[in-house]
Amino acid sequence: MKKALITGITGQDGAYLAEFLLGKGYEVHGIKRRASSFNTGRVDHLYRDIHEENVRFFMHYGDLTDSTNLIRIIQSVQPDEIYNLAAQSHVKVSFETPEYTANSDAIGTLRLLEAIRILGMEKKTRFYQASTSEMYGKVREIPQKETTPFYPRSPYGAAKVYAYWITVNYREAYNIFACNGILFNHESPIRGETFVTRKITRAVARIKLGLQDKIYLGNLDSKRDWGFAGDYVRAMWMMLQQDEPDDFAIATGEAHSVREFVEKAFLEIGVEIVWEGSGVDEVGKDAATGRTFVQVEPRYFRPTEVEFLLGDPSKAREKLGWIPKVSFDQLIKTMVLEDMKEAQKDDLCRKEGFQTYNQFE
Ligand code: NDP
Ligand code: GDR
Repeated sequence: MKKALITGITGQDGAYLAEFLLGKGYEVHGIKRRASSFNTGRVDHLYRDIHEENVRFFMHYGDLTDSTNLIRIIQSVQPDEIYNLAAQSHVKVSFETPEYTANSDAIGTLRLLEAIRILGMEKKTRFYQASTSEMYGKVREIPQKETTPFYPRSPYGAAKVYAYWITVNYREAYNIFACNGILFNHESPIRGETFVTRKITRAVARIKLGLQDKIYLGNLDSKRDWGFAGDYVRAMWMMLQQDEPDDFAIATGEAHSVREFVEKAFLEIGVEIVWEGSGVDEVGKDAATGRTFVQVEPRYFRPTEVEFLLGDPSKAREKLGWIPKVSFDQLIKTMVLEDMKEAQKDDLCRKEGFQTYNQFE
């Protein structure tokens, strides 16, 4: 039975990947952070009591900023594959916590690669690095692919460029089977609530049920190549099953603006959004009632923005046989539908007199 170790298992991709690998018969180990409140909601359904038979899912406390702990976990698990998905992954937050972002996202990757080396596991353990289209940053070529030069536009993007290159370097220097998946934005109903897609679909559902009046957003005109997380974790695994390690861009090959995402998400609840004003004074109104549902809020703009990401996944299609299955429209529909269910729970609580909170930004 193959063993996989996933850092960032409590995140969106960690949860999808863990489920995928369990389905392939793997024994799956994940690293979770100690937190003062529960942080395992996305993987709780995979958890089995260790006293049961044939348990294949295990969690270990750890942190990418602590190499002693990473070495110890890798030594005891002896994984065939490590998927490094842990990161301070929010671009805007990285401007507020740049040093921590570099420590976890850049040096954290180095710590894992060094752990493989220190433990003499270069031949045994394959390594996947969660690289990102944010490394392309400022537009230099459209569409972006494996050979497109990087020009990061945030502390997050810069940290990920380091992680990308240290992964390439350890592959070349020590013959570690290490791959970079350069993944474009991918979303799902369990996407973090502060990323723009989930923020929108969640707000749409809550507005529909009267739990929220409007949504405040930043740059409506940035464009992203949005896919479905479930499709993208499959590509991670495919990369580590190749004969030779390599780097792959994973994308749908379609770009849409935040504005378009907003319009389509509101259409799911039968609301047509019309735009008025411009810049920070722009609002999106319900065409039928004139109510303002969307308002531009300057604090959601970034000091430097990535305006346009569009990926070319040809290499992944040709060499891995990877193709995305979920379309942009299907993705929005599913996310709104699932957020309607969440909103209905909150609505029920509200009706029963319990306080509900909406602190997501
Ligand atoms: P999430 O933010 O949902 O998950 C991040 C995970 O990393 C969480 O499990 C989080 O733990 C964990 N984590 C954060 N900091 C540390 C740390 N210092 N030590 C250990 N664990 C830590 O991200 P996604 O699942 O969306 O993304 C997965 C990876 O892929 C990330 O590296 C991200 O940068 C990258 N990526 C994501 C893309 C996307 O569109 N989703 C696109 C391209 C790359 P906790 O739950 O406790 O916060
Ligand atoms: P991104 O995703 O920065 O691309 O990083 P995010 O959803 O945060 O932003 C996408 C675009 O939407 C604009 N935007 C807003 N963004 C947020 N979060 N909140 C808002 O209110 C808002 N209004 C407009 C942003 O300016 C941006 O242009 C994600 C993360 O998952 C990274 O970890 C990953 O590496 C990249 O995708 C690929």
